[in-house]
Amino acid sequence: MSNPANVKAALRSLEIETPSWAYGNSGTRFKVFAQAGVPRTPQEKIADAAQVHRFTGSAPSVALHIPWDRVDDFTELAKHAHDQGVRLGAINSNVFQDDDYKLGSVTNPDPRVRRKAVRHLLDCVDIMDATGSRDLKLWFSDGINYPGQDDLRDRQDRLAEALREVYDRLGPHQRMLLEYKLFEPAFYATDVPDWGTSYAHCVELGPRATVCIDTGHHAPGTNIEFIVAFLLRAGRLGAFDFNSRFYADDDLMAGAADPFQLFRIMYEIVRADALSSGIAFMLDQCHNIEAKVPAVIRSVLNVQEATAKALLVDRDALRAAQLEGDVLGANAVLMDAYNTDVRPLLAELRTEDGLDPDPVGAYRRSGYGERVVAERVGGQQAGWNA
Ligand code: PSV
Ligand code: MN
Ligand code: MN
Repeated sequence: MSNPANVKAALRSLEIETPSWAYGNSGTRFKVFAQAGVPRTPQEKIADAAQVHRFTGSAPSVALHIPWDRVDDFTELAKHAHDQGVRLGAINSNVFQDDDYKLGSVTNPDPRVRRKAVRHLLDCVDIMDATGSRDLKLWFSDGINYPGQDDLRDRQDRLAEALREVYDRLGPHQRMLLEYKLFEPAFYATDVPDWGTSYAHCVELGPRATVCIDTGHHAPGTNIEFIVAFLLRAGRLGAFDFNSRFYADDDLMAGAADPFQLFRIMYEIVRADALSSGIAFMLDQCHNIEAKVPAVIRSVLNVQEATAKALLVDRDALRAAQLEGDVLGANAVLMDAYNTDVRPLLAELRTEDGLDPDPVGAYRRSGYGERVVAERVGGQQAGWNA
């Protein structure tokens, strides 16, 4: 698709969901550097997310994390989001921040703890009913630190049982997204360590259970675009948690460390015509030392740039080269698209849509950052930094 009008139309359909926790204070286990003006409430996080949408036009929804974003009335919160020009997106469950979960949540050997964890997941579905959210995102920190600490297979049985109960509670238009992560906080064996484990549980559950790929959750060198291609083919790719990693689960701005990888991932999406097929393109990031709202804007722009380049791949030429066995020619077609400077195209698109062509600059000039520093005193920590 190299016709610029088609590329622009496809880019207009790209929606990126931003995480409420990206706007709050976060840090590493060594130190949280508090920033002035950070949101004190879920409402204020949503107000910041609305700024990202205002300047990019591409971030119309914000994901919540429960209980970090617990409020008394979620219907009211959804209305607040709507009034700000955004909507509430995925509900992320948190069964990792309670003393009871030391030995696991849904895979804990103690049935009482397992029940408490499942109860929380069911509560999250109640919240989805109130907010109108489609997606329940599950990430489990469950695992063990030492060989023999618990029975690997029993833990899979407990996991399957918990997932089944939650899956059966979903409404007809709701989905479950099962996220995996190689390690951390469990260091020896994690109960959902990879896409294969997530995929197998999803298949067992039913069609509304799909895999969430967090780009930071793999071993170094993992070919993530292969996972994308495989899951797309199997109809089980539900969502991304985009972020960038140099070493492990760094949670830095998407596309920062490896924009080429982000391009290769987005090319597989484009190749499958799946840009607006219901896959949730979310960010899962923490901005520990940089200003938060402009960092989220920058991340949205990085995803847009990678997508624009992916849309510019001459798929007919690529296919022809592949079928001819023209190794260098095929690679050149892909690289030509990647090496295109798409910033003028995106600036043009924004201008056509009544946006400032430079979203980060426009945000800075808006004075919003200074205003909230003056208005908000005593910011909140987003929660445990993952
Ligand atoms: C875990 O590392 C994770 O990626 C999950 O998505 C959590 O919900 C999130 O980070 C918390 O920041
Ligand atoms: Mn994640
Ligand atoms: Mn993570």
